[in-house]
Amino acid sequence: HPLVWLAIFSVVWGAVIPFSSAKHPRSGNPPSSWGDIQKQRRLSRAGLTNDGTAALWPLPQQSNFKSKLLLIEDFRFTVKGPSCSILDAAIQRYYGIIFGKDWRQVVEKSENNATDRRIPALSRLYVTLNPQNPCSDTDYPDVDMDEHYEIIINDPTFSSVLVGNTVWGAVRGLETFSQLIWRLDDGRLVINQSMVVDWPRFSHRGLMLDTSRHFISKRIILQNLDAMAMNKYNVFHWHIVDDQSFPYQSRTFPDLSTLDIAEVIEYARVRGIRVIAEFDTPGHATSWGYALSKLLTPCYTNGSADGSFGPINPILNSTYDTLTDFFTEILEVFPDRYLHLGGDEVDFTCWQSNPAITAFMKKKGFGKDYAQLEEYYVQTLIDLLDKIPSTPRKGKAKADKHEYIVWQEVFDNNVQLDNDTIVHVWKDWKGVEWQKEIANVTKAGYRSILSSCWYLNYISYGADWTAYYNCDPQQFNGSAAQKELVIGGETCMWGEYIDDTNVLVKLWPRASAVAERLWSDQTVTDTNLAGKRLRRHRCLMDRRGIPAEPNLGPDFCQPEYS
Ligand code: CP6
Repeated sequence: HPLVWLAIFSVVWGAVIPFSSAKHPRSGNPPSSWGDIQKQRRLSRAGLTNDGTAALWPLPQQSNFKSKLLLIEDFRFTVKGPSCSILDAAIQRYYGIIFGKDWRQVVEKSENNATDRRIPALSRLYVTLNPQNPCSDTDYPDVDMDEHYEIIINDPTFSSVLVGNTVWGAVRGLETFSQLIWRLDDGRLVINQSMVVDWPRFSHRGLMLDTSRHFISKRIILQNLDAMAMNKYNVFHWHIVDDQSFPYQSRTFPDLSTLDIAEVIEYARVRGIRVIAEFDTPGHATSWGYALSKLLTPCYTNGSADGSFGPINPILNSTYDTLTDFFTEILEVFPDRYLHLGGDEVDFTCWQSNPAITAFMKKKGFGKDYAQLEEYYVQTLIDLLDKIPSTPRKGKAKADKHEYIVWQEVFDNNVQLDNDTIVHVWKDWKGVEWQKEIANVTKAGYRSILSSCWYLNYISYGADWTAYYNCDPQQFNGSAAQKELVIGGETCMWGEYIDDTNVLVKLWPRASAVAERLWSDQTVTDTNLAGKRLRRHRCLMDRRGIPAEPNLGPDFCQPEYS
């Protein structure tokens, strides 16, 4: 059984790292001194082969390479034990990723080739799931998913395996396996004998994309999901609507966009990526008012309504009826257990100008404290959402109850939140340092995700990735229990200055720095070593069709990665 092999080889592996004399065209000289061997070990542990031919990103928890190579030849993945469509489809995807779009031809042709036998071939990789966690075609990734996997690439090759603790682990492992493969100067694909044991440090590794300020086409959203899978991100936070536009079209009207959304969710699902929708209210909601004329607060100037509108009107019953209808549909369309409720940057000036709101404030005893009115709105929204039953569905994504993520202002304004609510920390300037905020949030017992250091919409001259890389969400003053409550973070790409022409270029490889911070061990902080891997990873993304920018300064991609 593969798990038994794994156990045996893990033990043997720890003891020796033999360096083969098998020469290949781009290898350096074989190690001649103990110093050389130590250097190679360091590089190996840093996720680089001794000559930098393969580089893993994000860095696995444990990895080791020998310089001994295997040819990828007459190659097949073979699933041992139960499979499902998610795993089968992932394997087909990775044939394409490894061998290019003509992979069928490549795989078939290689069978008839009489090849140079000086390098042994890896012709099978057994893929196995932990028998205790079989997968089903309808599984959804969720907040508790187990992404642990292990890879052994060995000679004799029958002992080469990829073991996923769940199908999501297997999907992550397939990505790592694809990154282990590189090309000799004569064009042949090779892999170092190697071992990887890997799992994520944080369970919530998100990327937020704002599709409201500019139109982003489905093609780019899907391509971005591919880039996310290459970086082991597992949450697509879709800031789908905002003041400027409402590109979610209700399915009570027959149209295409709901189908498009279903396609995005499915594309993400099979890559182990959750889609969490954000419908931001009561602020940032101007676009809702174009169709729902009574939903927003009318603003007043000199005692009369001036025709402009503010946040959602929190004092009318009709507001909450509309929201009940709307969110009933949303909770059906988006299968993830979590929904992002927004709640950021509510501008109180319109509420202050409106006499009906003033009267309501008086009646409720809120005085002049508009944060209390916001609290009232969010509380009423959560109460109505809690009453909407979760849609039973085949997969496991929908638990009995839906849960919420909110921007930090909702916590700051003292809204009574369910224990399972996640508070999304995004502010960071003098007086509101994120470290203080996340300490307060976790002290109150809430789980938290961090975005403050990862606003990738900010641009500056030079290699800014190191600042993203050096930000650690658990580096704040707090107890071990508080740090446990930090479940990860999200890269944010706000939409004011991006559209199809530049969103991928601005995200990648800068978002890769965040991906490694959220996946790899806390002690992985050496930006020199990381830079070496990130250069190669950037080239790999380019080669796979992601327009990742040369964010690391002057360099070039090896021919096989160009
Ligand atoms: N839109 C919404 C935004 C921002 C936020 N919410 C934002 C704030 C500051 C910066 C960038 C974006 N554009 N709905 C804050 C969460 Cl620098």
